[in-house]
Amino acid sequence: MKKICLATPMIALAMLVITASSAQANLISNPGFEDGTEQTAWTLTGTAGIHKWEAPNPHSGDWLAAISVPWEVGAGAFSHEITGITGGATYAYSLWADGNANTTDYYMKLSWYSGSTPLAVWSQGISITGGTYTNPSYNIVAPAIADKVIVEFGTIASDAICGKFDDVDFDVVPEPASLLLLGSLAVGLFGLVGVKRRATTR
Ligand SMILES: [Ca+2]
Repeated sequence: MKKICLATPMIALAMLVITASSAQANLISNPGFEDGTEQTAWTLTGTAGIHKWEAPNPHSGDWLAAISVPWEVGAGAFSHEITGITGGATYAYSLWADGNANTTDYYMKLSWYSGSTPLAVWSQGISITGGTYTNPSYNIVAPAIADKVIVEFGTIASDAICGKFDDVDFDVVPEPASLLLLGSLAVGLFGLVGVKRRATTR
C-alpha cells in the first residue's frame, strides 16, 4: 500500500519536470539544415551555402551550413528571424562550429528589435579548432521592449578557411519564478508523502 501512496506524487512530479523542460523548445526552424539546399527559415548572404559534406562530417544528419567555401572565398552569414520575443527574458544561444583550419574569424550575433526599430546588438567571436566541433553557448537578456530578434552567425573576413556550422539552438531560459514554483510544488508533494507515511505508521 505504501508503494501506491509514493507512486502517485512521484508520477505527478515527473509530469511537472517534463512540462518544464518541454517549455524550453528550440525557436530555430531548420536548426540542423536537414532540408538540403531548400534553406528553410534562413537568409544567406555572401559566400554562405548549405552543403552535404563528407569530411569532416556534419555535427548531425547529412547537411551543414558552410561559410567561405574554398572555391568561393569571402565574407558571408546565415540569419534567422524570430518574432514573439519576450522583453526582459533570458535566452540561450548555442551552435556547433568546425572548420577546415583553426580560425577566430567567425562570430555569433543577436540583433534585437521592437517591431522594425533596432534596439541592441550582441556579438561574440567563435574560436574554431579545425577538425573538431566546438559548442559555444551563451545566455543573453533581451532588451525590455524587444519583440523580435535576428539570430545570426558568419564572418566578415575574406580568408580561405571554411567555417562549418550545425544544430543551432535558441530558446528561452525558464525564469527563476517558474523554477521556484516547480521547487515548491515538489516540496509540497514530498511533504504530502511524509504526511501519508506518518498516517500509515500510526
Ligand atoms: Ca545537420
